[in-house]
Amino acid sequence: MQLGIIGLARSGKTTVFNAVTRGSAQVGAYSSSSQPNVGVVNVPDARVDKLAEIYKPKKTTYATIQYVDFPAAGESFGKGEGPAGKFINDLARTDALIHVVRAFEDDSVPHPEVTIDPARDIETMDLELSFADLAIIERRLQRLETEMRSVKAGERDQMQRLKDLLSRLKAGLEAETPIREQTISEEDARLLEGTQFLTAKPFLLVINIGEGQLGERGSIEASFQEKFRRPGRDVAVFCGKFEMDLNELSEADAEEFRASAGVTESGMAGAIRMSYALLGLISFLTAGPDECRAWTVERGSTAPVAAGKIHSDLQRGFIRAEVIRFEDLVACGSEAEAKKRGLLRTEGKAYVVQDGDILNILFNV
Ligand SMILES: Nc1nc2c(ncn2[C@@H]2O[C@H](COP(=O)(O)OP(=O)(O)OP(=O)(O)O)[C@@H](O)[C@H]2O)c(=O)[nH]1
Ligand SMILES: [Mg+2]
Repeated sequence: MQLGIIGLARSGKTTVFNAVTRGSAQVGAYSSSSQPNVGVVNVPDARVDKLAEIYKPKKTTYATIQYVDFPAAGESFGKGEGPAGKFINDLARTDALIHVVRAFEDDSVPHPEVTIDPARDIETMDLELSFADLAIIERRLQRLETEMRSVKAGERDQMQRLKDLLSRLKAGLEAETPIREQTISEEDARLLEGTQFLTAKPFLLVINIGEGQLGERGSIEASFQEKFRRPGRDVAVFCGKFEMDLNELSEADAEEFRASAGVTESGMAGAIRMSYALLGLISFLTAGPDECRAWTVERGSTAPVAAGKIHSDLQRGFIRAEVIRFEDLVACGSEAEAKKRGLLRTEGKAYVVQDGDILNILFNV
């Protein structure tokens, strides 16, 4: 799973990227030749920590997601040219997008539109992404037009359907409705298979506030969420620079630093969890003396699919899964005790795995 970080020039994309990935990519002007920065992040999960406390395993492993930090979206973004446009194919391949919006004031960092106005920048980016999708639709429609002239009548129906669908999506986009908010039937969705619309992707707005605004983070977040939260689009507020600086400190010093700025929880951890949820992902857990680990599956996955994340043999030879809820294990203190109290269930192939299930897969290959 890959999340693409986009935004206007100098909005703090690389700073945010460094904050979430604990990376040290170069902050400041992005040279036009540079490639996107790629980093893998552990999804913070207190459940894994708790399991590690109980089992004292040799190894502790968190679920991960990948972040890609793209160069600034310039004037030409969405038109397939210029420094950002050339990344449009990479952008299309991401599973979700994070738009870093500048809210911090700093006279030494010029804003491309001069003034600091997050609402305007959100709108600008929404438009850019719509333009990119409209361009895809125009091209498909033109191609269809030509193809339809030369096909037999029987094949024309399907093409006409696609043409109607694309025209409807186009009209929606022109009325400023992103594709993720347009209703597409399952049948229609199949016609679009392989087409990666940018406004169809789950979307996270990260409002990058200044260090001085940290005390009001909660209220700023509430007001942005009220205005900009939509189906498939969430809003997180945090200070990229502050979080990036925190990474340089020990856990204890970071705690103190956070407290002195009036911040209780790492805004970044929240944002990572949010982007994970936005992707429709949940975590199931495995626990034992060798390893305690969180695994990623799409919400709604069955036990064999989950087993397949661990190893393909476990999916192929799946017999059944033993399931304990994380909370039950913690309440009981051990697996044996959970079993004694009847909190270990046996589930078959049709079982839909839930977030926080601790699984033990029984298999035979
Ligand atoms: N004061 C302050 N400065 C910030 C903050 N976030 C980023 N900056 C500064 O803004 C400048 C640009 O930050 P980058 O993270 O490089 O921004 P970017 O969006 O990756 O920039 P491009 O890739 O060039 O478009 C740097 O000098 C950062 O130190 C913040 O929260 N507060
Ligand atoms: Mg950058």
